[in-house]
Amino acid sequence: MMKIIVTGFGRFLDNENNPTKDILKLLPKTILGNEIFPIELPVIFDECFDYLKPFIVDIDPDVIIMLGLAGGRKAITPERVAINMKDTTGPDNIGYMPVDEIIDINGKNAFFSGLPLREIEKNLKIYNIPVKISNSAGLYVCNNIMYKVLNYIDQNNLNIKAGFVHVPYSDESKPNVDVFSLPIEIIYQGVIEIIKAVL
Ligand code: PCA
Repeated sequence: MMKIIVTGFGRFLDNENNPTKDILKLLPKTILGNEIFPIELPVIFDECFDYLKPFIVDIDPDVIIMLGLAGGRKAITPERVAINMKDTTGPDNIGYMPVDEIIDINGKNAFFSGLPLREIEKNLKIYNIPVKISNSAGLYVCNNIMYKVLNYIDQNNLNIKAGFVHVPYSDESKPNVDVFSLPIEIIYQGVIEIIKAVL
């Protein structure tokens, strides 16, 4: 039996409703006998990992799947890579707006996702859920948490599969009718299939 941490975020910038927070509430306690631990993280560069770390230490998970909203994307997008850089034109939830800042001056330039991206793609396609592997998680808080988690796993030689997946707006969270969105049920089903692909 495996232990799987699934993280999500709440509101940030103009996004009052973050579908990843809704997903956390919908997740069952177990999937195929494996335990699921949903955790909402603060949308704060310097606090998101500090908040998550004690959970990683306590739970000792086999898998960490991090979720975030990428409004405007037209598919569920597993991220291929996290890079050692913070750069944004919009503030995090405490007003911090880094420009061209290294996340960890002693860290590697980048880390690849530890999730089985092609398996995830295959599983979602079976259910006709829009999916596309992404080659950039941006340089805002999502790339930041993905980098910090993979960096922590690398530095401590932990046997944890971890990676990040961006999701589009849900029908409820989109700012206007012109923007692409999926029903929350479909995003939820996508997340379940991602977890099954990892298992
Ligand atoms: N998406 C943002 C941060 C929180 C979220 O859900 C991002 O893509 O960085």
